[in-house]
Amino acid sequence: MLNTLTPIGSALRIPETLDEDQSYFRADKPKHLADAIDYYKTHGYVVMRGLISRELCVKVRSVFDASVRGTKLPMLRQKNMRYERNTFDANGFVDNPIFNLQDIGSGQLATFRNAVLDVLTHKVGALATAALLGCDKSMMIQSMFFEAPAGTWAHQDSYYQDSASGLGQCVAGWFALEDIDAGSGRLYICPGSHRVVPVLRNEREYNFATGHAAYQRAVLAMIRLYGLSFTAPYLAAGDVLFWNSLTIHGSLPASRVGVSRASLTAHYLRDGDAMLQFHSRIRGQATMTYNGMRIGLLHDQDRLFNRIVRTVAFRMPRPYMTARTLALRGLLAKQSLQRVIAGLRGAEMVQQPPSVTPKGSV
Ligand SMILES: O=C(O)CCC(=O)C(=O)O
Repeated sequence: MLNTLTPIGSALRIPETLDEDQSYFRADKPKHLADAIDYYKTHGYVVMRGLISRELCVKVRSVFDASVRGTKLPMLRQKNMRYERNTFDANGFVDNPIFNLQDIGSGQLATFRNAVLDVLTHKVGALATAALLGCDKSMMIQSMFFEAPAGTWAHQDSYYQDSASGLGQCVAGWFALEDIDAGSGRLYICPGSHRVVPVLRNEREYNFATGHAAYQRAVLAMIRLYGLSFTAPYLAAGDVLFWNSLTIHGSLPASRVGVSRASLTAHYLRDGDAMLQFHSRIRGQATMTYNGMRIGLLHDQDRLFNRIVRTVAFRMPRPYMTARTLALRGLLAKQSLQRVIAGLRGAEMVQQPPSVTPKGSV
């Protein structure tokens, strides 16, 4: 066990090996699926072991090494929503995680995109996400690639995106592409948080445009208030940790040098559902189909318009980010105003239909 501290300063023991952790559930044992669903409902997360073959994990990493590591192409990043080239930490690992790999397009990095989608739309995974969502078929709406430790702040995914048909009806998966070292910044979960903690809404003092830091502090305060515990499961290459969009989670900072955490994450809805973004708007998405699964696109680089946006955003990051922040503030202010008006009219806030953003807008 590796002894470390959680983001609220409590002690955390991280399993170094499979023997030191719970066995959880095997993806290749169909009868485990029903037990895995029960576990997920109770704890807000579940680990399915051996869901992806080691060969497929190796393939994604080797295609990454061959075509993405050295590319000069700017890509959208999870940390700051900017178009950036790869940057590297002191150990040589890419430390600006790539956002929405499905948008990479059919150009020079298509082999990487396809290898990633082979993992994220894998038929056993598709079965698992559909079962966790209680439907026949799931669709993927968002994805990311991580290599260096990220130290992602504690959050509920719902704050950023969730299901338009109801908060908590979105499931995410963290797909380990290598055996994840205990000191490489494991993903952690606060078990049961999806049932006990109220949704911290993306509005007022916690709105994404001006109150993101206050939101991050508020999540930690909630963890303390509700006395939540932490777990950071052992994940071998091919294991997948699924969690609910209301489950508080994040990732730890690195506590060892020279270790990476090559992984993919993806967020899924019921097929036919739509993405609710920032608790404010239904975000229209163009879609593609891969391995029989529908995949939502937001910044598809096969579209000329999106390539122009990428070039502008990369060459003029400040004006681009200012314009983006202003647009976001406008959107969130409009939604707040609508809620106030609805309140004055005595209507329930939750009955306000979120506005719909057309497909392909940025
Ligand atoms: O792995 C990480 O650092 C964070 C992943 C995460 O929070 C997410 O995909 O929602």
